[in-house]
Amino acid sequence: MTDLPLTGRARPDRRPHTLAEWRAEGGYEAVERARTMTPSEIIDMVEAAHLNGRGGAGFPAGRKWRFMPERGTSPGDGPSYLIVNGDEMEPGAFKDRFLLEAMPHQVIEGAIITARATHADEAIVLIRDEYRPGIAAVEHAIHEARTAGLLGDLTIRVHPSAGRYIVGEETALITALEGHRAVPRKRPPFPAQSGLWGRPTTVNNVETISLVPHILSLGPQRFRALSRTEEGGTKLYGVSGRVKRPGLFEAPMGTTARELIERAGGVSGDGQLRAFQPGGGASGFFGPDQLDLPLDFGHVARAGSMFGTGMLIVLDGSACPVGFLARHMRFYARESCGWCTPCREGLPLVAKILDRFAEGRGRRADLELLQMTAAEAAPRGRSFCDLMGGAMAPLASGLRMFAAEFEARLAEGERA
Ligand code: L3W
Repeated sequence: MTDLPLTGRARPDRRPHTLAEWRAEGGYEAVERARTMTPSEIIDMVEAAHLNGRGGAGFPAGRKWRFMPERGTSPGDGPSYLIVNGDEMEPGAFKDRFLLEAMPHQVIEGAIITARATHADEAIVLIRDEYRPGIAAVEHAIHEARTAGLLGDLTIRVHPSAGRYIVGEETALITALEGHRAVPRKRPPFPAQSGLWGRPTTVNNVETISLVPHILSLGPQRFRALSRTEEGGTKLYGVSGRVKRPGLFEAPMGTTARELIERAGGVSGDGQLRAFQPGGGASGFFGPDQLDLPLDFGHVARAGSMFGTGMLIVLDGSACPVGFLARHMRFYARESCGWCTPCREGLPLVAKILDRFAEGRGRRADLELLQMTAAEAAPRGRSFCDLMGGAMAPLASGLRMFAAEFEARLAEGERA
């Protein structure tokens, strides 16, 4: 079981454990342990475990937690917060959903320990509203833990998020929790300095939080050694798209796409791998030459893409990559919060042009416009948050990798 800490205890029918069942399997022992440790000692362990955040950025969790001020040392009165980010909405991502639905006590254990390490008084588990079974499972588990006196002095509650992709971005999430339209805020100040209601706040992804109890149970060295690379632990990878058995697979950090696609039953369609996105919808494409790359944040970034959520999307030789990109872009165009003009106006235009190409009505000037937009709009700083850059990454790499398909569609358009 320790080889697969996150999912080893999951039930085949995915029914969440009752508290009694969870405790019978060692549940809440890590919480007991954390109560004997100082916040700094817990952070030392998490740092030694090399736990990188699993929400998209791969930021070291321990370093993030050290930004939080100790009790009574931040200016002004009021609580500090922990927000568990379960607003999973990236195309291709379905890992947090599983952890919330099937392993809710694991999330709560992680939240209790993380709150202690970050001096947080209140924890909020923010869950995408469509994840109704996940919301019910976590609410029930909180009720059980509270009734059993396991929460200590921590206040913890679930907050359903009313469904926009941008709510996953930490500052937009905080704005939404305060009752405003979910638009991102400028950083700095980072949430650790000024977050929810202006108070120190840590935002961590559901998977990150779920791993925390296992660092305490296994010890940092064993946890770290579960990985094949410098980035500690296991990863809940997902494989979707053109594979025979799409699904979630917990595996050592640094597992390759070749192994994961094999576990997903191999490539479907014409059986030939054309390309894959290594880290969800906002990651640039890799070709078959990257099948043996260890998939972690560092390796994928150095190879020119983004590990993001670690959810692979697979394209086979018969899939139309232009249509795939067009569908993707429609999603990002729809989900733009509208705050920045290039994103609000640019993404719908790009989506429209890609649709034209996919339908064989592309024009040469449009191709040049797509190339220029991908180059101009991708770098950080061209808009307030990463949404536009995230949409541009697959476009930029897709224009390169699928140049022949774009030309073929162009030729169709010119013949028409
Ligand atoms: C204090 C400093 N804190 C950095 C913190 C920062 C954040 C974390 C990472 O996410 C990806 C993008 C999207 N003092 C700090 C500091 N921090 N320097 O560290 O920061 P950063 O800037 O590397 O990344 P980011 O902009 O937070 C970028 C993806 O995240 N994303 C994620 C959504 C996640 C969910 C989910 O978990 N369910 O929906 C959304 O934008 O794709 O690749 O915490 O505060 N000097």
